[in-house]
Amino acid sequence: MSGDEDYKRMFHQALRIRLVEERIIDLYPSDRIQSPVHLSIGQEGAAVGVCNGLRDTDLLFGSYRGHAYYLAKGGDLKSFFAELFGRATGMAGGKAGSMHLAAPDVGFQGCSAVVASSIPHAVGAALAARRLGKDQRIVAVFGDGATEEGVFHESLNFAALHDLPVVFVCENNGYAVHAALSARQAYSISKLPAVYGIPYTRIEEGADFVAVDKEFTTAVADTTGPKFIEIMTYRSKEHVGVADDFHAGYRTDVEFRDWQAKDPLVQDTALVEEYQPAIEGEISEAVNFAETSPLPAPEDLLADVI
Ligand SMILES: Cc1ncc(C[n+]2csc(CCOP(=O)(O)OP(=O)(O)O)c2C)c(N)n1
Repeated sequence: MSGDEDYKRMFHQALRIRLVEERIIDLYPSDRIQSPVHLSIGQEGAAVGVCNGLRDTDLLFGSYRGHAYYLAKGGDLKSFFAELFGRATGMAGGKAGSMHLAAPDVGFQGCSAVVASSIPHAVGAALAARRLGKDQRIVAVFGDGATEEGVFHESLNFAALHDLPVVFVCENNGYAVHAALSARQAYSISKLPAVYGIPYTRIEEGADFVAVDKEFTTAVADTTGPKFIEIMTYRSKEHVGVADDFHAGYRTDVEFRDWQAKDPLVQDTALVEEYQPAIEGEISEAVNFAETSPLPAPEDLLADVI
């Protein structure tokens, strides 16, 4: 496949994620979405670039900011919207909501509201893969804030000690809720993997899905042992919810505009025009499926809950 075809295919995936989230923004005031949402707008390039080289049999664990990875890994769009609408046809019968998406049929193992929880889950799965002799790559996706949790360090140590096939993907969007990196961290994330002897790659242009794909693929080509990838990216919307929050005082919209200048989904208007109508049609179908799906039955309230 030519470079141009690769670009177009990944552009389509990234645009689909953005338009799905823009539809969520439109729908949100109507209160039909029964879930808090942590949007990935601005961060789609990382998800698309990382997932491009993964097989369905490779496993990925995400955070509560999981829409982009759910879709990039191949999760079903209809059961995604049904889940957000709290319907029985949702991927978890309407009980999981936006923060706990999963699509194990395509290796999207799950998400959690607990910061950093994707990390030990992935390490455990990597240990299982190693013991069962499976040819699998296991990916943990987490934010820069997750590196402040103790379990992050315990997991890196364990993965290095046992030489596990796990890829730590840190999406560094510069903020945890309203706190900038410089106010929270006395260390540089880039220096931490070396403490455990884990190879580190920094991907500077997180919006550039082609670059993310290329650099990620190169970094994980050697399948033995853990790897650490830091992707520099940007969250456009508020931490949780669908609004802009530049009035909140912890960042300015100047950096947002700087980010937009590098964002192919903003810059390549010709391709947006070409792809948008069909994607919007697919999204409308999925929303309609969700809206016409039944609510879960009261007697199923505790089913699958442990
Ligand atoms: C263990 C734990 N501590 C605190 C929180 C509250 N919390 C939710 S999101 C968040 C910020 C995390 O930021 P980061 O890891 O950088 O991810 P981002 O939201 O930027 O994607 C915090 C502190 C939580 N959910 N879990």
